[in-house]
Amino acid sequence: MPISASENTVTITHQSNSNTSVSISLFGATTLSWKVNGEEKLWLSEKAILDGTKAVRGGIPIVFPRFGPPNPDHAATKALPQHGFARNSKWEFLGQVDPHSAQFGLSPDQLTSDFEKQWPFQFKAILTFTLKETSLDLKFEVENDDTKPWDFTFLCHTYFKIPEISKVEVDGLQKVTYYDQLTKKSEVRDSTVTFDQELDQIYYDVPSQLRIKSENTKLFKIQTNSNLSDAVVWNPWIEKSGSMADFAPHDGYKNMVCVESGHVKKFETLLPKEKWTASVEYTAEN
Ligand code: TA6
Repeated sequence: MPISASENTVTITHQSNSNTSVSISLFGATTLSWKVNGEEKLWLSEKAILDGTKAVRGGIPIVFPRFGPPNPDHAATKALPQHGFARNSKWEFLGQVDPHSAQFGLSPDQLTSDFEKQWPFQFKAILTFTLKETSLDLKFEVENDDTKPWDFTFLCHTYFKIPEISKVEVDGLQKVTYYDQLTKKSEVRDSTVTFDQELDQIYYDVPSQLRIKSENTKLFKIQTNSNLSDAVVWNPWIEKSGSMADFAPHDGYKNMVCVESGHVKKFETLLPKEKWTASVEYTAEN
């Protein structure tokens, strides 16, 4: 059965390999698990809250209509919680597109009254997940269903499962300007991104292809469409992971890295009836 749906989770199993699958929670349309030939490719906290009362710590949370903490400089989203409401709302399973694709929808009537008050705009969002033999493809489509323009930022907050953070590098961000959220400085690097402490960096206008490697072994390829022109790289390291109640085990930071494809440099404005599409394909290369 390529697609099975339980009360809150939809699982797509590859027809050619029953050990290749993806499981998506209706809460946030969050990907909880992506297995390739039986091997889990995403990191999920052992204390992740999966009942919809808090954004899932791990997997692929969806960030919309704003990335980052509330910012008084952006009036339309300043009342929203960090990273917006998409990852904190219950999406609707819209059904399967083909044996390996499933769609999920979100619109204002599915939001809590608080979220509706905090962001009072009409929209329709559809997420399509497509499972391939060694890849997982996400397509996000959003339409302005309102009579007035609104603007947003978007990001896939993907937690990749990796063998050992101190041996991992993110390749493709050399020569790309980034804002370091810890030092509050803009920088450019010549080298790949490596990890020996907490790292939280936002890269702008990135190449369409990035790679996560470990000791020169390719682990993941990340291929994006032109709308996902930015990327956030994050590892909480020891102290920060210890400060998050839903981050477990506390040394789990050693086995995860967030490489988050997004559109976060500037808010994108949609006029009434305008649509915007973002897509990212993750390929497991090892
Ligand atoms: O991944 C980038 C980031 O904005 C970090 O600054 C960190 O806050 C992380 O997201 C996790 O945010 P969350 O709201 O899920 O705890």
